[in-house]
Amino acid sequence: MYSIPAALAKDAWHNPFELRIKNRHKRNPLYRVARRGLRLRKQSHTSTAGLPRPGGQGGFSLRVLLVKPRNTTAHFGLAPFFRTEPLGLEYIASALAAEGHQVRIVDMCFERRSMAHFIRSFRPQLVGISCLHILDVAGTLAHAAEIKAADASVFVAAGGHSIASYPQAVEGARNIDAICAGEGESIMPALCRALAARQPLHEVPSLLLPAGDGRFLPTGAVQPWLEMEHVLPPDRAAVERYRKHYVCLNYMPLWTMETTRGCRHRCKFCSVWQFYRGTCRFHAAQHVRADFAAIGRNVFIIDDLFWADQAHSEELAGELLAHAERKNWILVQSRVDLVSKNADLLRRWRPLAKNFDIFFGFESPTRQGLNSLHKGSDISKTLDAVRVARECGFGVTGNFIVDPDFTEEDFHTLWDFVETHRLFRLGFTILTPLPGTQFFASIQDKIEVFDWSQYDLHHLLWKPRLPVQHFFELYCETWRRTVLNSAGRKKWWQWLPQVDLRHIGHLARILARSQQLMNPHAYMAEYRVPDGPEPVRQP
Ligand code: B12
Ligand code: SF4
Repeated sequence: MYSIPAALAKDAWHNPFELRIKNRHKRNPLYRVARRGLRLRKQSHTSTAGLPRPGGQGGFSLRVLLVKPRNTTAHFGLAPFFRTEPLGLEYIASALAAEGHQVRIVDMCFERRSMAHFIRSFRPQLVGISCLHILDVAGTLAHAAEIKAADASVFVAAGGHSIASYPQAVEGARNIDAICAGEGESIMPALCRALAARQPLHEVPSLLLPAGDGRFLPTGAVQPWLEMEHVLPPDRAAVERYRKHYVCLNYMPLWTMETTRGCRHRCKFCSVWQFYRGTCRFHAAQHVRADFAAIGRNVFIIDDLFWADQAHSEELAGELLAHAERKNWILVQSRVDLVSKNADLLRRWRPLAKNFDIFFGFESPTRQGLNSLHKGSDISKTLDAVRVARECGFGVTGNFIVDPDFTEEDFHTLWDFVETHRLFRLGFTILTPLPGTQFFASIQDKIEVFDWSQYDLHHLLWKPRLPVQHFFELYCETWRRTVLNSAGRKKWWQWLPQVDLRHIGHLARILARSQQLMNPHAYMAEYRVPDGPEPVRQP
């Protein structure tokens, strides 16, 4: 059994207001309900505005700091040109504010001030760190240590896709008090109630708590998935001061939004369906419309499966079209099999933005390749989708997966495919087993690198079939066939009409930086698979 951490037991409530909370919680009706083991009901809503008094209405308002960790892996690849807002934290901020908590979000990717500064100035009782990518583990651990060094009584919770999928990544961490495995809009308010009410944390569903031996063990019960119509719109204001930094290649400033959560497909390399356990849920159309109206002109809709449900998409398009504003740019991510059969739906969406791009996971140019990745689609659908998207006036972008097992012939097949179908706005990633996936578990014995900073899909985690240097030469040659090659089919000046004059410097940096993707030496310098003889494998 897990009880309140020592840090919270005595000195946590170190100012007089908080001492009042400590005693007041017993008069709080929610506390009594909790004691009877009944399900807690929602506290009456109060705005965070004008809430200077810790304790707030109802006596259990906490100060909660939500942190997007700094990116420690941005030195390689195009990461600096894809910087988006911490949308998950904005949803959590709305849910917490609705329960009367005082919430602040800091995006440490763009903060000059230290974590200690925020701990001293805001004096949070609870800090929630978002560990979305496994790449964020180092930043998460570093911030947790900084928080505890500044004030050991602060409760540190870490949540988000990666850490929830693979809590083992932080095994042994002494500065994390709980891992939240699920949707923060329900888990964080429940954690706040428990902390304020000094309720034993093992009664809070979907937490993992330190077992004392370095492991984090689940509390047992699991929070059910949220009903999306009850999810409040994200708190955009909480990150507005960082807005100018948010960017997607040449589109800036950028807003992200969500209309759908989860995916029903089962691609081998993907962690989304495993996190959401194969579910796919939709935000209420009127909420999406309000959010769409509230955000700016460049929008990345981060849904993993846009147009997942035809009826819902029709309804949503109707809602958005009824709103006058059109965006400058929209990017969505979808599947070829959905797009190939939904030309009418695509035509309905197209007027919503001046420029509208679709990002596809093409994954492989061959049927065998798609099958081995459990893509559940086929090449004819890839070609149909490209045709339909182009005919409907969408920009086509996408990604292919390069398997470390590729032979030279596999690279040639890929090059021929992209050339034949004139697919040049592409990315290429190296097949990477994401921690927490069945694929990762099944291939553990083969993986030789467990340094999470190498899990950006641009590093080799075991020796490839081809000699390493040659593999990277061919991988780089693959990148050279894209529009990012400034010596290739699209010259740098041909980008200019697409870019706001103020952003030319930024574009120049993208092009300069992306040339690294075409340089085998850059990859070799990053290569960490331990030395040893090159594997001899039959082609
Ligand atoms: C947007 C996005 C990005 C953005 C960055 C987003 C950001 N703010 O940092 C960009 C485009 C830059 C990006 C880049 C990459 N991404 Co990405 N990305 C996503 C995507 C599509 C959506 C994330 C999102 O905003 N979801 C919406 C919000 C509402 O959900 P959420 O963040 O999960 O938050 C909820 C919960 O997780 C939880 N929660 C979150 N934080 C916290 C904190 C606490 C304390 C608590 C209690 C709860 C909690 O509550 C939230 C609300 O319900 C996901 C797919 C997915 N569905 O997760 C992939 C995903 C996270 N990305 C992935 C990958 C692989 C990458 C890249 C490596 C790909 C590449 N090579 O280009 C790079 C790495 C970037 C880098 N160097 O750090 C993988 C992650 C794999 C992994 N385990 O590491 C995912 C899962 C995609 C996939 N198909 O597998 N990505
Ligand atoms: S369709 Fe996309 S989101 Fe869904 S499982 Fe496949 S890769 Fe993941």
